[in-house]
Amino acid sequence: MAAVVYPAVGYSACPHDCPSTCALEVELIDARTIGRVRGARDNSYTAGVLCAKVARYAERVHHPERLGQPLRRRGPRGRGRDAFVEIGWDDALDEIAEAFARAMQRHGSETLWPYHYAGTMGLLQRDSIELFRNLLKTSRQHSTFCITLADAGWIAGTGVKRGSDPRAMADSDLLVIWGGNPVYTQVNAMHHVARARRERGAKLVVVDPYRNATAQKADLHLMLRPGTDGALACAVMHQLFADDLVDREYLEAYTDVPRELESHLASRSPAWASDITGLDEDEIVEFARLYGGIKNSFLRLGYGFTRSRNGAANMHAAACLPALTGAWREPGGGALYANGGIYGIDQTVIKGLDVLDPATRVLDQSRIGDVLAGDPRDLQGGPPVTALLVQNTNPAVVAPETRKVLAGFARDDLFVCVHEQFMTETAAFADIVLPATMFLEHDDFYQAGGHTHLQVTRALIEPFAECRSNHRVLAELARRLGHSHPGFEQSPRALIDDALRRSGLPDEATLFAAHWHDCAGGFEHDNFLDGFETPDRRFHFRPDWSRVGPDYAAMPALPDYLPVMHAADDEHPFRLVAAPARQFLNTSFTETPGSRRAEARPTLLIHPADAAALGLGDGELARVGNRLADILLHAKLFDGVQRGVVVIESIWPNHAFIEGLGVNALVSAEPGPPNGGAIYHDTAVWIRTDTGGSA
Ligand SMILES: Nc1nc2c(c(=O)[nH]1)N[C@H]1C(S)=C(S)[C@@H](COP(=O)(O)OP(=O)(O)OC[C@H]3O[C@@H](n4cnc5c(=O)[nH]c(N)nc54)[C@H](O)[C@@H]3O)O[C@H]1N2
Ligand SMILES: Nc1nc2c(c(=O)[nH]1)N[C@H]1C(S)=C(S)[C@@H](COP(=O)(O)OP(=O)(O)OC[C@H]3O[C@@H](n4cnc5c(=O)[nH]c(N)nc54)[C@H](O)[C@@H]3O)O[C@H]1N2
Ligand code: SF4
Ligand SMILES: [Mo]
Repeated sequence: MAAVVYPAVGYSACPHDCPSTCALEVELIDARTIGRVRGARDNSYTAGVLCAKVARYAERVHHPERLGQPLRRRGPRGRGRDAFVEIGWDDALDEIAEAFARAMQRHGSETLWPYHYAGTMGLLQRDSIELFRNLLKTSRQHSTFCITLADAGWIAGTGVKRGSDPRAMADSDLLVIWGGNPVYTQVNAMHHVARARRERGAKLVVVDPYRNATAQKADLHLMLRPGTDGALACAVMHQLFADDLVDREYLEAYTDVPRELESHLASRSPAWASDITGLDEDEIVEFARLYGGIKNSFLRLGYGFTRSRNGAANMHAAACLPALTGAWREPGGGALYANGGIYGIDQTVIKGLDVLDPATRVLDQSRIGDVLAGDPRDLQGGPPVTALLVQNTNPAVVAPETRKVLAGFARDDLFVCVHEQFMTETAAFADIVLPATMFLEHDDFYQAGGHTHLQVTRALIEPFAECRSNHRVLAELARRLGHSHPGFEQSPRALIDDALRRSGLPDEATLFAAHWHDCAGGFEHDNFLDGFETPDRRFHFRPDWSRVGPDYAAMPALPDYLPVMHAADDEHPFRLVAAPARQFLNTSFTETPGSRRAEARPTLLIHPADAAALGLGDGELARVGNRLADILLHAKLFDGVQRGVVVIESIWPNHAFIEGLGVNALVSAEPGPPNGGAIYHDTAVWIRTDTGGSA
């Protein structure tokens, strides 16, 4: 850093859990201070665009409440910063190592559960916790917050997690955004959509239960009931066959059982789907004819519509569409869900795959409440969890069944260490809190789910106060516990370099100088014209679900609507969608003033007719509940939903709600088949006015 003349511009990549993984240009005011952050103009995907929350990242790096020193709790669990005193790093690490060693001596090494998710998506700083687990033979983690249901449904059909190049959206005449809200959650995608509309007059269709900011821009918005996408997809396919808008040559050459599919779909008519989805038959037919009539259609499949008990089945059904019309054959056509499968990074050393013991148990991260409650099914015959090391995640807010999670964290016999940037609600439960660097303060490398670029970054400013990186903390704890491994003995830069070389990619210095490396496979490959990655190289309408997850018997043989959601009933007449908010990223940015101001307060979006029936006025308090919990927040009348559907954009901290309990208190921790996965949008609730009126 010494050679830099300030002010300067540094190159980096956004580390947050977002498909865009924007290439960034960061104004460096001095060795410790940043100014504006901009999207890199020369990156063909980022194209100079980035979201507002990261543009004002200076608010987050230089936040007055950022953690800078290790802290030891001296007051009760779950309170704020005042319940902690500052301590030195050596004391903090010694205490943690001693507590872990004590717990492991008493109960065995699986009593320690290193718990993480995707606060940073860096392949080193996020994933070196896996080396820590493998080296110490602790409990491992089934990471089910986000991608599990979606991956299952996509991979069942295509065999691999990749798809069409998102830059090709600009060459499409019909863009279908299905079950995601890119205006909020991956703003760059909208830049490529806008180009197609401006330059070619492309049409935009959005499939989503509410008129979100993306749907507001659509030519056609299919505002279906949550969890009914399988029915919509089947009816569209039925209509494509009925109108002979299918590419029979493509079907014969590239798919497994097209004729069986056709007869299976005979009973899945638009009228049938209309009853299930709440859409008009005409809308379904209109969409089918539009989709069947424009061959270079681009289907952008989001995560949101898979967060349901039938989410994997819904993803599989929607992913069948381009195989019917042969859209895969056309430049600008095809589909993308996510591209994690294109990079092939060898993480053997980073994750310690060479020391992995497959006999150690794997605990489901979304079921942390049940794990901490000691549910025997979750513990799988192993010891209770009596020690937690939390990095990169805020389970007290993001995990399902909040009440159970909070009760678990409050256990007296549980030792908790949280490594964080802020005093999150999870950190407030810790015995020891450690301060973490931000992405501009450490070295890392990133692959992107929503595009095709690999990016290598280096620290651009000095760490704030005494902050240390994830990798460093894990290495120091492992050493104190008597373990060593090459993945903890080398510097981050050396490990990144080694991983890149093992993967046949340019080295660290080359990639850092180039800013990014495009891993796109080319049109033929990206669009599977050289075959899908299933055993017979065909797209599977009839997947072998047993290859995808253990609960395969629950899956439909052919694409279908699987009626296994938590349906509305007399007691719970409303279906709740707990969608992401624009200015937050999960719970990250709930601490920044710009985001807080823009989001104002937790809000229940409810149809005016439903509100009237409840006697609930705009801006009044609504109590929303089910058998798990009830929460209190302000209502806002909104006609961009079907009756019986409500939306809470989040993830607001629990304490932002009037009674200190947030939206995930209402969400079940039941796993979706076939391979698990959290079901954030599969919730039935009752709603009452705060004065007691009820529906
Ligand atoms: N601003 C912002 N950006 C984010 C995030 C954030 O919290 N805020 N989160 C980040 C993360 S971790 C991820 S994984 C990505 C996710 O990004 P996306 O792939 O866009 O997925 P979601 O944002 O979860 O999708 C939300 C949309 O799904 C819709 N939805 C819910 N249920 C259904 C259904 O049954 N059918 C259909 N068709 N639609 C449904 C919701 O109404 C909502 O509009 O975004 C990332 N980016
Ligand atoms: N209701 C509802 N709930 C949801 C969802 C939803 O749509 N609706 N979406 C779900 C999804 S898709 C996801 S992915 C999960 C995400 O949930 P989480 O992965 O828990 O995401 P965040 O809440 O942003 O918490 C990440 C934390 O990591 C910290 N952090 C960031 N970088 C670093 C670092 O380098 N080191 C360390 N030690 N810490 C760091 C941040 O300060 C932040 O507190 O939430 C899920 N929960
Ligand atoms: S949060 Fe997403 S859109 Fe915003 S800068 Fe990061 S990668 Fe880009
Ligand atoms: Mo996610």
